[in-house]
Amino acid sequence: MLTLYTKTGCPFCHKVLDVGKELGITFYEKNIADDAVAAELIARGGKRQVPYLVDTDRNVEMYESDDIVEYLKGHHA
Ligand SMILES: N[C@@H](CCC(=O)N[C@@H](CS)C(=O)NCC(=O)O)C(=O)O
Repeated sequence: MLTLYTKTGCPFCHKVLDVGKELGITFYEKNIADDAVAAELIARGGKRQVPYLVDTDRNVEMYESDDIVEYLKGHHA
């Protein structure tokens, strides 16, 4: 499963979501507008920054939209 932490209006998140759409990927999206989700993100990754991808099947987690896009194209295209 691919979980993507996002925030409404975040252009970096939209970049990842657009690539996901192109690749036919469905994300389980979690919005950090919810304080509990923001706290969960910080606990996982160490900082409050979106987008943040969690690929539970491969045990991979990462920040940075460019890295996420590259990862998705390499592993989920
Ligand atoms: N270089 C990062 C930039 C990400 C970034 O600046 N995200 C902003 C939202 S657009 C963020 O997480 N801000 C913290 C916050 O909104 O709490 C990337 O490309 O993913």
